Amino acid sequence: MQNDRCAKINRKTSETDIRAIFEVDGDGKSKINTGIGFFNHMLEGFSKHGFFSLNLQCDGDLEVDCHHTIEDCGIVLGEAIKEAIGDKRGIKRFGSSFVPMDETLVFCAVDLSGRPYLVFDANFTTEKVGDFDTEMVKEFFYAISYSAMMNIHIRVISGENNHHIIEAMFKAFARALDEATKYDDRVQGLLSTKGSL
Ligand SMILES: [Mn+2]
Repeated sequence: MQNDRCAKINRKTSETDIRAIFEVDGDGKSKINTGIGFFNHMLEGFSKHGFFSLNLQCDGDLEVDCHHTIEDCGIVLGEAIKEAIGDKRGIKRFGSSFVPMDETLVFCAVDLSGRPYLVFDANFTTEKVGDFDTEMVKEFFYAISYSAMMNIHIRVISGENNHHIIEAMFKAFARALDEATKYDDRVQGLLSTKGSL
């Protein structure tokens, strides 16, 4: 068993400057500043409902638009997840969750398979929630899937309000990831017939 499942990632490009500290076995507390209010709210919800600890500070080129900031935060969070989870010995590997939010119901399933793949089934009826472009939700989860090398399925079962739909996605992803990263006493080494994840 790995004692300290924590990662610190710094990533600087001409578009964004990101500093993140992520802890799998955290307490749900977060300190987030991306410059995008709604995105902060989503990452705080992710941290809270996955019982992770997340400190994420991003200075991005928001004078262009929110694209680089959201995508690059996804890349960094994915790298942090991958590094913090480490060798994956003794963990459940799969996780899934349904999260309701009033009229909205979202399903998310994840597999820490070592192979990136995103299936994203959602339609938005507004272009923005606050300063957050709704088309960036898919980009964010796509970035996580390839930088964490994990399989993510997100499906909106029902929903009307775009704020509810996106928030339920972040919470469903958090709960699924929390389950997948949990230790199970019955798992000896890696949970794979192939012997590698
Ligand atoms: Mn909200």
